[in-house]
Amino acid sequence: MKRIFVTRRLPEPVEARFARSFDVTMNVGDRRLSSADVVAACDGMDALVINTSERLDAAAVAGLPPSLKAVGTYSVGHEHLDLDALRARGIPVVYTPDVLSASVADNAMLLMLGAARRAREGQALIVEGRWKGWGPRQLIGTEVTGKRLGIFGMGRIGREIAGRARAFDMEIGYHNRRPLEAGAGLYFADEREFLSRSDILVIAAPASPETRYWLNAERIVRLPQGALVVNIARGSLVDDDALTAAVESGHLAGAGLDVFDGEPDVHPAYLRLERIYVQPHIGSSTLETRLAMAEHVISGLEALFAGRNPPNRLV
Ligand code: 8YV
Repeated sequence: MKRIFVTRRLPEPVEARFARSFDVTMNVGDRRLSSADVVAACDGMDALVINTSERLDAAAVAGLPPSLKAVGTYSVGHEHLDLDALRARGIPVVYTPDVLSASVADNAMLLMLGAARRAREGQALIVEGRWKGWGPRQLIGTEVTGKRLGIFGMGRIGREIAGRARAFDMEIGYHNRRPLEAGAGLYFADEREFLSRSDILVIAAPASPETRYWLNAERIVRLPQGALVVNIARGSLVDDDALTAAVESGHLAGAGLDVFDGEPDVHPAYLRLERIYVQPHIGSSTLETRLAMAEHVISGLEALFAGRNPPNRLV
């Protein structure tokens, strides 16, 4: 059996699944590993299974032992890996596209509805024992039905979100580098036009140097008064100061966020702004998806070890 090091504890059935195919060494205590820790743990391993909570930059890739023949990232995002350095070292990488799109899209709807219907405030009212009973002025929210949804980054996950939003009779618009096939939604090449018609903006684009702090004050001001912002991608796409200021000023009615810049630290305003519905990066956290992600990584690594080219190969 090939030897693999897995950087994080996975749900029990997922760990059991890995153990059926590989000789697994776990990060037993599940403590946060530095790049140097990851490199050291790869000693004598045939493959590394990494998560987005650990980084492999060029220096770390240079330090990987000669035994290491492949990397599988238990994620669709890959900004934590220096792919060029891995390519240069001839270490192939597999990842987990598609299998988590439905779960992440479900979570996008949760965040959208949570922000629109002020779920954080309602939850707090009850669990803190402050609810005085029904009233017609209580927690007036925003309707999502019939609204104009703007998807920034219409990829696999964006399409799943659009499918769900259609059931809410939402008008789907998107901004991408290129238009997709007819029927995907209204394509906006012009970013300003896209923003000005997005009653609800969903950020679903990958993190990259180009998308860093994409949602800044200049772009937020283009959104209609009372708009909602949802981020299921990466925290680095949002300028937290600008977003929280826009919620405080009332320009935005609220936001729903699953991801944060500098996780697990969050901007202090997210601790107090009740119109911002937050979740701790749980987009793909369902057992079904976690198992499917494992199958993707396992089949990818097995194919690489057998000298084949798996469809989920990144590098
Ligand atoms: C994962 C994610 O749960 O796959 C991704 O890119 O952001 C998450 O859905 C997590 O990153 C696992 O490594």
